[in-house]
Amino acid sequence: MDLSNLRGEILKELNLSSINSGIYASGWVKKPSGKIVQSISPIDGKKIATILTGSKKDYELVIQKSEKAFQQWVTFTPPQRGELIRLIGNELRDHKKNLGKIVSLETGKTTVEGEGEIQEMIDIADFAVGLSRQLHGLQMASERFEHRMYEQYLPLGVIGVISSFNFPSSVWSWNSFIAAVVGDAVIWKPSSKATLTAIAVMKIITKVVKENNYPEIFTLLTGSGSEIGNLMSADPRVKLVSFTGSVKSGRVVSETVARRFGKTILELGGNNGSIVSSKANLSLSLKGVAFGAMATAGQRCTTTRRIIVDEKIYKEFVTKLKDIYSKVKVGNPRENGVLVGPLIDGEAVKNFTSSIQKAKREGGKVLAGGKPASVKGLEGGFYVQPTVIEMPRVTPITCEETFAPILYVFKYKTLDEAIRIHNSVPQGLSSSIYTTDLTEEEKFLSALGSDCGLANVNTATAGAEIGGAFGGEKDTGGGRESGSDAWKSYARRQTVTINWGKDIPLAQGVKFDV
Ligand code: UN1
Repeated sequence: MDLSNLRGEILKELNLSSINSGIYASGWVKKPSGKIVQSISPIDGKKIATILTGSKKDYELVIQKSEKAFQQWVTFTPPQRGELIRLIGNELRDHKKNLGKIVSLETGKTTVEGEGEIQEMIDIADFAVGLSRQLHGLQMASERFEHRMYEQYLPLGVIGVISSFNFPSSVWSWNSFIAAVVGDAVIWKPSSKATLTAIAVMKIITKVVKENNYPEIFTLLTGSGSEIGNLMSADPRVKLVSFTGSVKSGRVVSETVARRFGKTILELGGNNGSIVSSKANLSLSLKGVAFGAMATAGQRCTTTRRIIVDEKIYKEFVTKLKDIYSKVKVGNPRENGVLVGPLIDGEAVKNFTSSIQKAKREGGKVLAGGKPASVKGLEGGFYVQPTVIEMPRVTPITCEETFAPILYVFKYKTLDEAIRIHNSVPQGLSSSIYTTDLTEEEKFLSALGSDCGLANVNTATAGAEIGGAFGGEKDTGGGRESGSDAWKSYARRQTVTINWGKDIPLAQGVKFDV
């Protein structure tokens, strides 16, 4: 596979140049005032294109354009807003293949995972279109005669979405398409490691907005996380900041936004565990664990990072898992048959190596992988061997999220012990149990079971559908986005009381006769 051809092909297909503006505010800003950055493909470590990013000056422009668009956008009814998202969803369908390619080239995802990313955007677009006709509030019975009481959900205004490199466009769409039908205008600050994908997506989306004469509610603001992220977090004009990223950065965002009583949706680290019971369907659970731990080269928030295996099947399970790991193909993610592509950059490879060293110092025994990998012809890429490490107990490194394909294995005797190990980490995003035993499954799903935002039975911690609310507990930050009623986070709730009578009776029987 000739990557230089692919580079040229993608830039052409997606209307990108070798130098691109990273600021969109009712039009592409010609000379953004921030740093010049390079989009690098982790597949071979070579440049794809150059991006001119923004700084404080561009931030002001983006906010002003965004506020203006919001004022116009609220004059549209929710189903009219849904119509824009329907058109965008259609356009994304047409561009699924080429957008999938840029995701793959810029983040190192396999071809199917790159396209899966775009499919996730199409899915959430469909969801948002339906939702645009279902935004609802409750009506409550009033204690007062000839009174009506109900609640309504109104748009927040301008909101900010700070997305991460690993899902460089779909997580933005989870937030943005839902927020758009609710009535908000959205500023997108993408990860500095995946800016070209964001630019490509914005080119497609803003074309639909423009051609159909909608207000420019989607803006793009590339730039450094510390500068742009901090400006957004501290700015009362940004009513909500939805942040996906590390626990460390999430804490700063959360504290800064809270000081001004703004709203946040935090989707921070995951350290997801799967319990494998002796009552599990073995081949199903092996496939589930392999996908959960190795897909996207272990760089999903939902990646399976720990498995807790019943001692009765431990030996057999681990032997079979090692066999799968020895056969899995690491390499060019654009090639058929390759399941594990590169990590995002050299720093990620360093973190991979240092976590393995720490795990060894803490008593871990490497059962598979353990080293960086070299792929012929792609020596500049950032490859590692998918790794399995047997741990004697929960140790400090197993409580950390390393964004790499490292799987820690623990042994258990009783389900209570397994759940204890499972819940012993600070993060609480996703979880799963592999079992065919109803009692075990129900215990895992009970208040004494998994403490995570997502709980799965006989399927992997990774690979959630958009229809459910996505997010986690504890250090994961407590936010919910995507499906179910997560849309309510993008709105302000207003409780309305209407007196349609001729008298003014007071609540709680209070008299105030004047
Ligand atoms: C993330 O890693 O931030 O559930 C999102 C999954 C994907 C989304 C992951 N649908 O694995």
